[in-house]
Amino acid sequence: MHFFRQAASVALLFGSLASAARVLVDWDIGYVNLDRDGHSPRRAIGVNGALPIPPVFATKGDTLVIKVRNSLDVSTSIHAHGLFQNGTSYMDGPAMVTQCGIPPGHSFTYEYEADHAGTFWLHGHDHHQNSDGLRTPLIVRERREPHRYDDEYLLSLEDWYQFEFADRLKDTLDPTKSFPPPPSFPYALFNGYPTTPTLKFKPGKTYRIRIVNMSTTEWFQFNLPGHQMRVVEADGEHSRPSAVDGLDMGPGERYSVLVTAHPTDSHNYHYNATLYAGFVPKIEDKNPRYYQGLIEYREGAPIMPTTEPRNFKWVNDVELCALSGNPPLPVDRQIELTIGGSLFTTGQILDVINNITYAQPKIPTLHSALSLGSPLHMNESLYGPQTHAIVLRHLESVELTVNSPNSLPHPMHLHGHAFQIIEYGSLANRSEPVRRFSPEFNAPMQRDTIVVPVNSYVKLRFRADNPGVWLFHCHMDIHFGMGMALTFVEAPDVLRQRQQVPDSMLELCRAQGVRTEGNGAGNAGFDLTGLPAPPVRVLRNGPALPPTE
Ligand SMILES: *[C@@H]1O[C@H](CO)[C@@H](O)[C@H](O)[C@H]1NC(C)=O
Ligand SMILES: *[C@@H]1O[C@H](CO)[C@@H](O)[C@H](O)[C@H]1NC(C)=O
Ligand SMILES: *[C@@H]1O[C@H](CO)[C@@H](O)[C@H](O)[C@H]1NC(C)=O
Ligand SMILES: *[C@@H]1O[C@H](CO)[C@@H](O)[C@H](O)[C@H]1NC(C)=O
Ligand SMILES: *[C@@H]1O[C@H](CO)[C@@H](O)[C@H](O)[C@H]1NC(C)=O
Ligand SMILES: *[C@@H]1O[C@H](CO)[C@@H](O)[C@H](O)[C@H]1NC(C)=O
Ligand SMILES: [Cu+2]
Repeated sequence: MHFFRQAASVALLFGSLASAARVLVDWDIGYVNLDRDGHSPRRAIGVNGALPIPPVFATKGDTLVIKVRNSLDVSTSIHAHGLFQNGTSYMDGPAMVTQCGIPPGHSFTYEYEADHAGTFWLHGHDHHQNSDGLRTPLIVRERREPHRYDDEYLLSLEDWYQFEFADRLKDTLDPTKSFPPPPSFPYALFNGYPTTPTLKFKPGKTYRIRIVNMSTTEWFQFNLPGHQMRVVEADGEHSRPSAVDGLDMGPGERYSVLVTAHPTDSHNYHYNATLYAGFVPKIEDKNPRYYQGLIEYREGAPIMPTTEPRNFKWVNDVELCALSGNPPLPVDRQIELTIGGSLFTTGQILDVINNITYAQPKIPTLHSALSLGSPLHMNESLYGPQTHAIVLRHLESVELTVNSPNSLPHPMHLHGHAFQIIEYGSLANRSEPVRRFSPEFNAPMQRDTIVVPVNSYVKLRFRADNPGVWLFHCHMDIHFGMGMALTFVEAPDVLRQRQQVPDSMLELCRAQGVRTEGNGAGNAGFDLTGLPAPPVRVLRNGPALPPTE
């Protein structure tokens, strides 16, 4: 059995008495050769010589101390997906956004507060190393959880490919190859293994099951036929319990559900997990892939036959209601973003946000924000033409409208914040949104990742109350690699007064000959020489290019 169970009851009993602790994590990141899914022996990225990486458990207010040694032959960095890094933007992790990657042979220690409770994950944020194994859940418990339960289980879901990410991206970007490249269908991993773990239930007890979707590309569906699931958390925000039959989760998303066991142990049950890609055709035994696990009340008990409920109800972001009761934010500023693919004169199809395909600048954007000085730090162009910087003013409330005229859903993730989900609907029918936050629910949920459905738009709101440099990007790693990202440079004036990058972090740049001051090209003032000219889109009159990945 490989369900990670920590004695939740002990933590619940003593948690409120204990004071903040330091949670030490020591990771030597290196290559491992192994066959994770039983079908594809390959090179992967693990820590301390192994995969899966043990999950990290902390309590809100603890200090996480993550010591990383890089034994790879390329740079690496670690991001705590879902933590806000309030006051420590430089610890956020994405390479060339908030830091230079940790060079091969070097070590670096991340140190920051577990600033809110919930279900998060730690993953590599340089060279898309999360796709090659560098990812594990990060559970931050409340000192007093608002929902009552007897015990908890953690279930992480991953898609696992036969080929290394770099090879898949190379094929995708090669203009001489067919686009998109022929799909290679991944297998699912559960808590890092190819088999489904058994959930042991005791009659009458209530369990919290935390489900973390650490997938790179593929969606997961999860349900427990014969049991009711009540969603109580999404991406670190508590919700009012909401009864659902199934979870449909995009890459990066997390949920906690409460499940109350039946009063007797007369039967065992099955649970279902399905790995699928809705954007490629169905192929038997490949897409979707169906997995079944056991809910065991008593060893050897007969399996209770179940049928799918009529009117099967999936969890729905917009219908969930935040337990915090916070009303929707006012809107000071509206930002409209259109995401999708575009053909370039290089023959490549790249992904764009408002026609810009993201590429890393010559120095980390945070270093530019801290060194350009006023008023230059307000000039978005100076961060580099492909950094796609959007400068936010301190404390303004932003409404982002994300339009996706695409045949693929995109899980968009914002660093440094959780956004309120206000509305979504079809692009063809904006006057009639499919869902809109309604006073009936009176408190929109906040999440850090949202799946923007096909040919749809979503409206998201957040307040710029966390000075820093925050990436907004698609969490399908291949799309991030194709350029679907932009950078919010939030309150550079306040940032300069409040935050100073530790010297050990600047050292990471110096070791690689990367400058730590200047604009996106690493130069002073307006001089952007040294940055390549952005690639040029092929413009067509008439009908738009067919939507692409
Ligand atoms: C996990 O994320 C992948 C990729 O976005 C998505 O296809 C899948 O449905 C998600 N699974 C769950 C259970 O959320
Ligand atoms: C669970 O999976 C089994 C086998 O794949 C399928 O027959 C059944 O309909 C599924 N049940 C639900 C509720 O999805
Ligand atoms: C993107 O380019 C198209 C022309 O191809 C133009 O119509 C559109 O307004 C541009 N979008 C933005 C946000 O600049
Ligand atoms: C727009 O949505 C409304 C409500 O769902 C529907 O009645 C109407 O037919 C839709 N119009 C179009 C053009 O899709
Ligand atoms: C960051 O901290 C400030 C000051 O405590 C607080 O007002 C703000 O809401 C925090 N923002 C986030 C995103 O945590
Ligand atoms: C912002 O920087 C760009 C790029 O150097 C420059 O062309 C532009 O004039 C600057 N804008 C302002 C208002 O200084
Ligand atoms: Cu995407």
